[in-house]
Amino acid sequence: MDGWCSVAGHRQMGMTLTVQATGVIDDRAHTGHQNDAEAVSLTSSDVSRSLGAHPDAGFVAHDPVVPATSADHRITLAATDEQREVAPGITQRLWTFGGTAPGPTLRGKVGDIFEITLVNDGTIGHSIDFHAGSLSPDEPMRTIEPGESLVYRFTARRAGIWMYHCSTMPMSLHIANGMFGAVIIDPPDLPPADREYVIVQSELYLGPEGGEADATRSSPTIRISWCSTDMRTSTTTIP
Ligand SMILES: [Cu+2]
Repeated sequence: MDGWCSVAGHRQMGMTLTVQATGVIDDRAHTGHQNDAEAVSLTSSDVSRSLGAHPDAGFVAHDPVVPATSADHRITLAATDEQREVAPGITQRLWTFGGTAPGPTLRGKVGDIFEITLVNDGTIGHSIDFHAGSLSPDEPMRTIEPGESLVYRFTARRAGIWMYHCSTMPMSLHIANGMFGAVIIDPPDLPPADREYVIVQSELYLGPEGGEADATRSSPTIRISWCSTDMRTSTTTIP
């Protein structure tokens, strides 16, 4: 009989066991329940149905407008579990920073000090890792358990658009289940723009309806065709 940790992704990371009974009658009827606890992930036909449906009246799209640069970077981000309709008729239990996936876009400029308070309001351990800083993440960005909080400070020394994410193992699953966002660090000579938008790319690895991401799903190949009205076109393929 096989056993495994039923928290999403932990089985794939090796938390399995095998029970080998000795001295008993080999009666398979007594072990027939062993797969009952496995919920079935959503299928491609569930996704096809969703793609043809309209969002509910209450659907609110993410605002893509980049927030203005502020001088105060004392930010509290709560790690939470959220039931969210991720596509029409498809609900997943996401792990989030601040209640949304992606989490809020943060913005500052080179030299700014960010002070992030991570509060774990979720049900499993989480952490936060900022690529905009240059600290070794293992201790200052360590995993904290539900009910705990952690203050993390970094100085933004390099301009760019950086990812922040949960780095608790299995890290790829925590990111896939919603724990990611963008940090924008302006360079000193950034010219003004009439409008500023941010695009954060992500994927869904649909688990069971109402459940968490399925760690066994493979990453998609994405082809982005980009066409602008000044007649310049380009195509990028991301394996
Ligand atoms: Cu996490």
